[in-house]
Amino acid sequence: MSFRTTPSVDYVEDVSPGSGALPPRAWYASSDAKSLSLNGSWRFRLSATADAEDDSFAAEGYDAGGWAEVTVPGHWVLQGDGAFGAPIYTNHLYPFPVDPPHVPTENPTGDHLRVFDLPSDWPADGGVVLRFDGVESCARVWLNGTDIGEFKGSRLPHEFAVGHLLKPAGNVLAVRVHQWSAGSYLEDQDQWWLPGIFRDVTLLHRPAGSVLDFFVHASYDHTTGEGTLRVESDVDGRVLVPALDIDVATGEPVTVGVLPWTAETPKLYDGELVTQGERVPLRIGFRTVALDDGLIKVNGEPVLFKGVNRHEWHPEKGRALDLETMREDVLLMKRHNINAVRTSHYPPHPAFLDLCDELGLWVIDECDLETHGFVEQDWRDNPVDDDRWTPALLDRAARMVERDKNHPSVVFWSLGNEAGTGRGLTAMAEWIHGRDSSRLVHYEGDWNCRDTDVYSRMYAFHDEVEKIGRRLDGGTGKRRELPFIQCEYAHAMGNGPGGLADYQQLFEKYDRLQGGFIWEWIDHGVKHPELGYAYGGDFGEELHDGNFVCDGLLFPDRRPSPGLVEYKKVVEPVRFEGDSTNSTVGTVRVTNRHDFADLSALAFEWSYQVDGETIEAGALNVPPLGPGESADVKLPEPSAQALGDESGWTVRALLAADTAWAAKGHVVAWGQFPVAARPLPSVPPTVRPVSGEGLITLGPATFDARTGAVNTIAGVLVEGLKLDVWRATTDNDDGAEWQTDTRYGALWRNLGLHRMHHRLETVEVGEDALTVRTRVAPAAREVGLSTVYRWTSDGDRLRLTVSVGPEGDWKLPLPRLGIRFQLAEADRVKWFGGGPGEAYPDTKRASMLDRWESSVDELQTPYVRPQENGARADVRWVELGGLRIEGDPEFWFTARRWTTEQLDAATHLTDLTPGETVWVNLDHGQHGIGSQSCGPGPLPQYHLRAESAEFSFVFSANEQSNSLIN
Ligand code: IPT
Repeated sequence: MSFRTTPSVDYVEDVSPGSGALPPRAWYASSDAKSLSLNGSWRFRLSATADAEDDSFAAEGYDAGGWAEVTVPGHWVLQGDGAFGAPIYTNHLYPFPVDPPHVPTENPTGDHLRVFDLPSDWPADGGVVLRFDGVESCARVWLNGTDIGEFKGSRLPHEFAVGHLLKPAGNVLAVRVHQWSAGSYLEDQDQWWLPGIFRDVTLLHRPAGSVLDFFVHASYDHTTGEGTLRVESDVDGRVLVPALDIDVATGEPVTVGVLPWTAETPKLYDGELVTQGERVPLRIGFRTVALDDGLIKVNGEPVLFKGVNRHEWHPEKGRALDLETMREDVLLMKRHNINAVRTSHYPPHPAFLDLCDELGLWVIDECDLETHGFVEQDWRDNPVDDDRWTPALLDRAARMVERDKNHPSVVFWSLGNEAGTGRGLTAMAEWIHGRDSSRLVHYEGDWNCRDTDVYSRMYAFHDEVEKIGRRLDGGTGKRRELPFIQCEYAHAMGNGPGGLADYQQLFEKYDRLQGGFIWEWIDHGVKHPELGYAYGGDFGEELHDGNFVCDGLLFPDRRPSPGLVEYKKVVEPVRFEGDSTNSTVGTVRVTNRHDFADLSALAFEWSYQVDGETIEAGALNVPPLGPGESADVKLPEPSAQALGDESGWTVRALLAADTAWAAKGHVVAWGQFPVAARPLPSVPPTVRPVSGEGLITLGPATFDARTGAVNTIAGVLVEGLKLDVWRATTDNDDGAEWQTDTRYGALWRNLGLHRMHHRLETVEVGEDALTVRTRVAPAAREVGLSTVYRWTSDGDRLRLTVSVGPEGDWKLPLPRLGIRFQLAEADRVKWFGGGPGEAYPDTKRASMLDRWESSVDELQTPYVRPQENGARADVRWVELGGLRIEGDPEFWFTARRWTTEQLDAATHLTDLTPGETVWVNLDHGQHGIGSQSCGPGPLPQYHLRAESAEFSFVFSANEQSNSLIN
C-alpha cells in the first residue's frame, strides 16, 4: 500500500456533500443483527492545518503510541484542558473570511485513530456498515488503510459499506476531522463552533436479507377512529403488530380501529418489521397531519404549539449528549407543560426523537442548514441561491428526512434557519414534499411562504402578532391562507422573558395563531474552572457575541430558571378563573385547554388560606371535561371564617397517577382567588420624636440628628437607608444592538440613574413625625426626584412613608423605585407574598401567594451573566435580620450579600463575593422585563413611569428572632 506524501485536501473546500457514503436511510436499532459501538477512547493528534500530516497514520501497523487520547463522542476543544484549542462563539458572524467555498489555512485538523477487534460471535457472512451519527465539520475515513470516503453535514448520519475491509482482529479505523470546510458555510448557527466526532460511531452487521430502508406510514382517520398502516420496505418482509392483530406483507395497507398518537396521548403500538435476515422493532403512532381550512390540524383538530427551541447542550460535553441528558430534557419539558420542540437548528441525536415519540412532544425537525453570516453582505453569494451548492442542500434534506421519517412525533420538516431565500431552498422543499406528503414544511426565512406550509416568524412584537391573528397583515395570496406560528419568540436571555402571558393570550384568542417556540431551551454556558460558566469571549476569540449564547430557560446545569417556571404557568393546560361576583362562597370556572386529552388523568384540590396559612383543604370534584370544555365548579364553603384577615382560595390540578414523565401529585395547573382583602397596617402616630445628643429617638428607632438617617430599629442596625432607583441592568434592559430607541440599560446609564446624588434639604422634628426632605438626582442633569421620608411610631412600631415627586422632564421610565438599606446580619427570610421564585411585573404569573421561607443565598437567581434578579412580588410582610417589615401597599422584596453596583459590575457569578452585610431593597415599583435582548421591550403597561408616588413600610421587632428561626 502506498500513501501520498502531500495528501490532497481538495475535498475540504469542495461544495459537494462528499463521496463514498451509502444513500441515506431510516435510523433504527435492530432486534437481532449485531452491532459494535466504537465509542470510547481514541488516539488523537491535532494539526494546525488540513494538510500538515500525510495519511500514513491510517495504515495498519502505524504506531500512535505517542499520541494523546480523546473520548468519542466528544469535541476535542472541550478535552485536553486547553491543549487542543478552544471553543469559539459567534451568533451569525463567520469566524473566518467570507470567501466561499474557501476556509482558512489555519484549519485545526484532528486525526482520530481506533484499533478494534470484532467480537468473537460476529457473523462471518453478510455485510457490515460503519455509521457516523455526527462529525463536525468534515471527515475523511480510512479502514485498514483503505480510503473509504469523506463527508460533510455535521449533524447528519453517514454510513459506509465496510464488510469487505474488516478482519477479525486489529482493524484500524482512521478518521481525519477538519474544523473548517465548505460545509461550515452551511452551518452558521448561533452556537459554539465545536469540532469533533461528537455523536456515536457504530459498526452494524447486515445479515443477508436484512432490512435496508423502510417507511412507516401510519395515518389516523378521526371520523372513523381507524388507523391505516403501510410499511414500505426496500426488502420485502412482513409487518407484525400483535396488539392490533396485524400481520401483513410490507407495502400492503391495513386499516384497523386504533387509539391515535398525539403529543398529549402518545399511544405507540409495538410492532416488528421482519425480513428474511432481520427483525426490526417498530414503534407505531397513528396520526394525520394536515393543513386544513388554513389551520394545522392533527387528527382533525387544530393544535396550539407551546414550544421551545432546543439546541443540544451539555456544559462539559457540548453537543455530545448522553441518553440520560436527552431524557432529562424531555422530562423537564413535559413537567413544564411544554408540548412541542423545534430541533433548532439541526436534526438532534436520533434517540431524542425516540423520547419525543414515547413521552409525547410535537416536533419541528430542522435541517442542518444556516447561512446567516451572508446577511453581512446583503445575502450576496448565499449558497442557498447558488446551484453549485444545491446538491449539498438536497443531501442534507434527504439525510434528515430519511433518518427521521419513522417518528410520529415529527410533524414538520424545517428547511433550516436564517439562510435567506433562494433556489436551493425551493429545491429542498420540493424534494421533501415529494418524498413525504404526510408532514408539513416549515422555514422562517421567506415571509412570502413560497416553499412552506405555514407562515412562520421570529420575535414578532405583540401588536404585529395580533394583526396577523386578525388577518390584517396582508402578504402574498399564499401567505394569507396559511396559519401562523412564531418559530422563535420570547428570548430567554438572562432575567426574563417578560410578556409571555400577553403572547399566550393572543395565541388563544385568534385561530390563525397556532402558538410558538421560546428561544431557547438551555444556556450554552461552558463549565470553566475560574469563571463558573464561560460564554463568548472567555476563550479569547477574535470575534464573539458574549453571553448571547446564554439565553435559555434552563441554566447550564439544567436547573429551571424562573422563565421556565413562568412558561409552565402561562401555558398550563387547565385554566381556573374566579367568579369575582361571588366572593365568599366561590365558584371557579375550570377549562380544559388541552387539544386532545380530557381531564381524567388529573385530580383536583382546593385549599383555603387565611393570612397566608392554609386552614382547610380538600378534594375538588371536576367533571372529566373534554378538550375545550368548561364547567363552573362550586368551592366548598370554608367552615372557619377568620374575620378581618386576608383570605382566599387556591385550587390545583395534579396528576392523579404516576405517568411516564412525572409522579402522581405533580402540579399541572393552579389558580388563586382572593376572598377578603388584606387589612393594611396602620400605626397611629402616638409617640413624638425626641431630640437628644446627636440622636433623635422615635419609638423603637434612633436617627442621626444631623442627617435624619435611621440608625437602629428595635435594636437592629439599619444602615444607609435611602431611595433607590437603580438595578443591575438585565440583558433585556440592555437590549440587542440592533434595537435603537428603547435600550434602557444604556439610556439609564447615560442619564446617570446608577449614580444618583442625595441632597439633604431639611430634617424636621415635628409633633408626631420626623420628616426628612431630600432631592435625589443625577449629576449633570436637571431632572430629579423630590423625596420626603416621614417617620411615625406608636411606640412599638415604626412607620416610614416615602413620597416621591418627579421634577423636570423625565423621558425615561425608572428601573425601580423603592428604598434600600443594609443589615449587619440576616440569613433566614420569611415572607408572605409571591413566591417561591422571583417575579417582575411582566413575569409574575407563576408567583404564588403564600408564606415562604428561604435563606438569603437561595433568594438569588444564578444568571450566568449576573444582573438584577431575585425580587419577590406582592410581599405583604417579610421577616429577616431581626426585623419584621409590613408594606402599605404590597412591595417587591430583594436581599443579597452584595450591592447592586457589585452585581452590575460582575461579568460572571464568580465575581460576586458575599460581603459581611445584607443589602435589602423594598420596592414600590419595578420596570418590566420584556424580551428586548432579541424582541420587544416590556409592553407599556409594565413600564415604571417617573410619576408621583407614595408608599409606606412598617418596621417592628421580629418576635421570632433571627436566631430562633435558625
Ligand atoms: C435568531 C436565530 O434564529 C437564533 O439562532 C438565535 O440566534 C436567536 O435569534 C437569538 O438568540 S436570529 C435573530 C437575531 C433575528
